[in-house]
Amino acid sequence: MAEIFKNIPEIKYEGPASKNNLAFKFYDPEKVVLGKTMKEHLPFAMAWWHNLCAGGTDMFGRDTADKTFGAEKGTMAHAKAKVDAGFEFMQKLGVEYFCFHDVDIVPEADDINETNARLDEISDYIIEKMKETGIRCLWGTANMFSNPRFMNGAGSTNSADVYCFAAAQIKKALDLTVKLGGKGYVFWGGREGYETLLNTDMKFEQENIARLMKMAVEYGRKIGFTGDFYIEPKPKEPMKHQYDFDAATAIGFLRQYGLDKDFKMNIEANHATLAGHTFQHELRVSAINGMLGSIDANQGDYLLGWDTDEFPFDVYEATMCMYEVLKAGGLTGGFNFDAKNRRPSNTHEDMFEAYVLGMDTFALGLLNAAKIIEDGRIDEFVANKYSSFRNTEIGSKILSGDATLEDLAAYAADKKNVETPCSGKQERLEGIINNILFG
Ligand code: XLS
Ligand code: NI
Ligand code: NI
Repeated sequence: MAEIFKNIPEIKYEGPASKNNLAFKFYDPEKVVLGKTMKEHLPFAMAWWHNLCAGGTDMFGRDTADKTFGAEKGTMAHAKAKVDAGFEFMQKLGVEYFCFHDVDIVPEADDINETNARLDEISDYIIEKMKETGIRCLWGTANMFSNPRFMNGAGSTNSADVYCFAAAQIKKALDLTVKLGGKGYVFWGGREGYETLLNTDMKFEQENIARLMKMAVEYGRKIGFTGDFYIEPKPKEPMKHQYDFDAATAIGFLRQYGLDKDFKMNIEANHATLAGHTFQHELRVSAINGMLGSIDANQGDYLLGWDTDEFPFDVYEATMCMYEVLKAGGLTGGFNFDAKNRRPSNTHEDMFEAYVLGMDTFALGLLNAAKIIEDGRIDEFVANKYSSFRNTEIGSKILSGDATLEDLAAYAADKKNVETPCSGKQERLEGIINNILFG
């Protein structure tokens, strides 16, 4: 196999003092943090679509980056060249997982049977590479948003025929995920939503999405898929309003339709901020509901209102992310770089530098989060803040569920007045974080 990224060496850890662009400054895979290696804490994954397919096209201009990897675009030879490039890329970086949509790995044909035959062929080829390298599949998914047939939705479409095509794609993508040993299967509903309620039966659409997910779970379990199904919440884009708006909404939906035992969340940082939340908020909501599954590791731009899918660079955000992940006991999934180079960063070297940035940012996040936990001041403050419920008779009575509204009202009447509760100390706590990070 001819080397594709000829000028790029294997990326190694050189430490914070290194000035080498193609070396890790913080990601030291074998370094032990809180009892586990960095590599174990941070199962990184490459997103096939952004890294191997997207060349920078936007609505104002065509590709700036060459992702042909020496083959003719849109051919099976190109599909194979992408596999070669992808595995060389992951190996050189020490990235151990990948994520894919069906149509990322082969060019879609006019006839779905032909597309499926191509998927069989390419997945055989991918398996060979997986065996050679030990690289694994984190999750698979079906692209049910690009093809024009999905313009009115996939699970939420008005057309029963289109619904069957969505089902057929999910079935095949599940077959592939199982064949490749994927840990998870993602539903991201980019077209599952509406532009205007004037033409939309929201209840009908949501019930149909649930039916499709139920069928997917039944089929997946039947063919031996033991991993998690994930919903990846996103409030908007491409639709004006998407049904999987945020984690709380998606979790409510799953519970309503009895899907909560099979599904978890795949939380993407940029989707969180589009929903008006912090990344940490979405992780916390998922974690406290027992549904923190996997992460799409990227970052948005606070000045722009769309999904910019930038490589993560914000160390504070990565720190609070890793704080949530550590407190939740880790992820069953991993950290998928659902991120793309900026359009002017158009060289192959830029692809590698972006991953070095992302991996180093999360390594810093991990190191910082471990320090916050070891320091203990934040956790101690939060525990103390609620101590009146644990250390007093009335508090314990409330927590035990034995108290009635009348009991509490009688207690208040007896006390006559109440002091303001303890200070929230936000500024002190923010200072503690700075002190831990930079002290
Ligand atoms: C798009 C989503 C998408 C999913 C997979 O905004 O992030 O890339 O991760 O379909
Ligand atoms: Ni996204
Ligand atoms: Ni994503």
